[in-house]
Parts: sequence; C-alpha cells; structure tokens
Amino acid sequence: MTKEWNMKKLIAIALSSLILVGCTIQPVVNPEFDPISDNGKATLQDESKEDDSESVQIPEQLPVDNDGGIFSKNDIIYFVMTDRFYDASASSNLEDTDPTSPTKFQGGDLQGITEKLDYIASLGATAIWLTPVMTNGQDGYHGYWIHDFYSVDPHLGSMDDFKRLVDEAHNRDIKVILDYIVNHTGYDSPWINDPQKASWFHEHKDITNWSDPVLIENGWLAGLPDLDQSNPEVESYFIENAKWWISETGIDGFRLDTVRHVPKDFWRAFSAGIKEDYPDFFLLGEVWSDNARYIELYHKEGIDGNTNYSLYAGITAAFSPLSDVRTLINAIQKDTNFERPDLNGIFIDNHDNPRFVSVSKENGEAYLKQAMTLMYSYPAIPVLYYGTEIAMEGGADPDNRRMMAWDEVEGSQMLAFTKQLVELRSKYMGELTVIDYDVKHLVYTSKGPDGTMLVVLNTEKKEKTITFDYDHNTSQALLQDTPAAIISSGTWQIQMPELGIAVYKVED
Ligand SMILES: [Ca+2]
Ligand SMILES: [Ca+2]
Repeated sequence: MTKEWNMKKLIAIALSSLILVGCTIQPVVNPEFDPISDNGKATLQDESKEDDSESVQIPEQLPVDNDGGIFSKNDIIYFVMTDRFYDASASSNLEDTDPTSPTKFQGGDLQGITEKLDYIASLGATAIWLTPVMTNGQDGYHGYWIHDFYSVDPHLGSMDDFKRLVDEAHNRDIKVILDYIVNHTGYDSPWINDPQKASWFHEHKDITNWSDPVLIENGWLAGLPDLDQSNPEVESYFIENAKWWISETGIDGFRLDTVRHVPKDFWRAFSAGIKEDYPDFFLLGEVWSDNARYIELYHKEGIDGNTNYSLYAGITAAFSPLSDVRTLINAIQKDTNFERPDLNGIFIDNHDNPRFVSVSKENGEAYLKQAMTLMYSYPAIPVLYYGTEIAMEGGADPDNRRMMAWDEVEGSQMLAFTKQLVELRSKYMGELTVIDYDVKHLVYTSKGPDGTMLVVLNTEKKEKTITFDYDHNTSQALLQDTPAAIISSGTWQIQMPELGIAVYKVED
C-alpha cells in the first residue's frame, strides 16, 4: 500500500465549517444511488458532474436567518410518538382506544411524556420532537390527520397537559419541537364540506408520478386532502396558527412535515413570518429525498435544517448485509452541498421507516451499534427514535410504532451502549475526517473539545486485519472490546472481530 494511493483515498471534510480539507478527493459514484428521478426537478443535474453553476437557481437574499437559532450540533433530539410512549392517564383513553390494535390509539399521552422526562434526559437528549398533538380524525393516533389545528387531541390530554410538558421539559433544559403540518388535513376534515373553504384545497389528484414536481406539490398524498398554500388565506392561516402555538405554549421548534409537497414560496413566507417574531425558533424540515442538493433548496428558503435522508441511505447501505461503505462515503461527501450540514438531523430509523435493528434479518444489534456509533460521532443533530436505545424491533409502519417497551429498559445492553456514545459525543464530536475505507470497513477520526478519537468499523461478518496509515499514536481504548492497535511508523494494524467496533483516544 503506497502513501500516494492512500492519499487518494483520504477524504477530510470539515463538516462544521464546510471546508473541504482533503488533498485529493476521489469521487465515489454509485450509479444506483441518489437517482436524479427522485429529486423531482428536471433542472438539477447529477452531483458527480463538475459544472453545476446553471443547475440550481440561487434564490434572492433571505429576509431571515436560517442559522439554527437556539439549536446547534451540540443538541440531541429524542423523537416520541405521543400515543405510543407511556400511558399515564386512563381518563384520556377514550372509547376508541385499543392497545391491542396497531392502527388505533393505544393510550399514550402528554402526561406520560412529562413523567418520563428524567428518562429522556438520562439519554443526553436536549430536545424532544413530538408527533402532532392537534385534534385528529378517526384513528389518527399518529397525529398526521388533523381536524382542528387549534386544539389538543383529547386522546393525548389537554392544552394544559401540553403546556405543563413544555414547562417541565424546560426545567430540565430540554427544548420542545412540535411536529407541524401545512400540506394536508385529515381525510374527513370538516373543512372539506365547508363552502367557504372550497378554494383552500387542490383538485383531487393522487400523486402517481413521483418525477412530476407539480404533482408532488399539488397532488393528494396517500389520498389526503391537499391544501393550496398559494391561496393567501391558507398561507396567512398557517402562519398565524403556527405563531399561536409558539406564543401559547412556549415551544422551541417545529419539525415540518411533508416539506417537498408544499411550494417553496410558502416555506419562504412561513419561515420569514415565524422568525420575524421568534428569531431563535428552530425549523427542522422533512424533505424525503436522497438528493442532498435537492434537500438544500429548502434550507435556502429559510428552513434551518432538514432530516438528512441522503445520509440515512448511506447508513442503511453500509451497516447491513450489503456492507456497502462506499455509498456511505458518497453520502458523507454530499454533505458539502449543505450550507449548514451541522443543522441537519442525522437518523437511522423513524416512524416512517423500519426499526434499524429489524432491517437485517441477522445481526441486527451489531449493525445497530455501528450505525449508532456513526450517528453519535457525526457533526449534525442526532434524532433518536424512541425505543431505538433499547433495540426495540419493528418492521414497516405501523409495526415500527409499537408501544415503548418499558419492561425492557432495565438492564438493556443497548441502553448502556447508547449512554457511552453520548458521553463520547460530548468529548470528541466536532470535525469528522475519513481516514480509510473500502467496501467493508470504515476508519474515521472525530475531533471535539477533549481531543480526537479514532473509530474503526468492520462491516463484514468476518474477522479480519484492517491496516491503514495514520501518523498518530493511541493512548487508550475508549470503548469496551476495542482490540489493541499495533502501530509502526505511522501504519496502524488492527485485528477486528466480525462486525466489530473499535474506538481509540488519539494522541495529538
Ligand atoms: Ca392515556
Ligand atoms: Ca401539497
């Protein structure tokens, strides 16, 4: 292995400052990854092409800051589906509550989250994201079928319960992010038969062609009545409603649902409207696309950060039997498309995707540990889905939304591992540099306030020796089961167990 060859593989991305430090960047292009058809925008070009000056229209100067407000990469978000977390109040379990049915309300409530705030704090979380609390239509346990944008669903509790939750969270230095929807109403919203609201909806057309950008914005997603945000009445209704939630409850941020299904002009007006009154308020968008450049378009409209689906695709490719680390490297490189990659949410599973531990039929916990290791050392905002810290299982929706398994918390090995990662993050997260990789292993350093750690991940189900050049010595292992490294003249040699994780403190 020559030095020159190794330098070609060296990628150093100072993600926090968006400076590409690497000497020679060797583009890694997987033709099956990041299909251009997914971005729904014909003017966008493949990101591997060099000249992109004409591909993206640069919007005019934003009237507001999109710098994260009181949020930064030092935050950790814990994502809770309220109905599925903890049932503390039997009085809110209405007649249609059925804990045995995965598609019905199961009894979790706002009081339950309040009672579990100390548990959430023990995970190092500095913020919680709650699924929408607004009153929903029939069986809208998840919160995404809103009927009344100005009230709390009685299945979850009362407005006072919600305010108490926000206050108690703030008492523990935990910020609150509320899920917010402007794209659609519930299926049988009272607005549908209101003649005065007739012009508030788009004509009923289902989204059948996912490469048609107009249809993606104006079509009915999963048959949900699609609101027309280009109607000034609709625009002002939602800006007013959003501000009302902030002033009424003291929440700190919105997670914005279905961002790509709403015109960018609306997001510009919405962001400006919110931040005019609340300049430090945080907006975290859900832009469901593998294409980093496409996701970034919404940051340009005023949304601070977005859930990074590009990185999610890379993580699931690498930490699975595919063991495709190149796709992950590709995704890490694409973070250079973001002005503020550090404000994006990095996640490994959520309520729309299978639980990470269940993605692979075998060795799910080993893959989960590797994915968690990357998530917690990455310079962006980890978004941990409730229960992932105890390796809860679950396939596609709604199986990934099972009631939190409280009886599995005590003695959970994954929970102890998660807490170790949180501690390492507080000391060593800041700047991530890829040192070495091939299809089946990844080596990177992470430099934070307490120095640098080096992480080695063997994504292959096979014991093997990983050798790479890195001109530093190690002083100690930072994680249990980390094998000894043999270092000679700047070359490291590590005998890695199958699907192993090694973390070392590195001497500067
Ligand atoms: Ca309840
Ligand atoms: Ca829409």
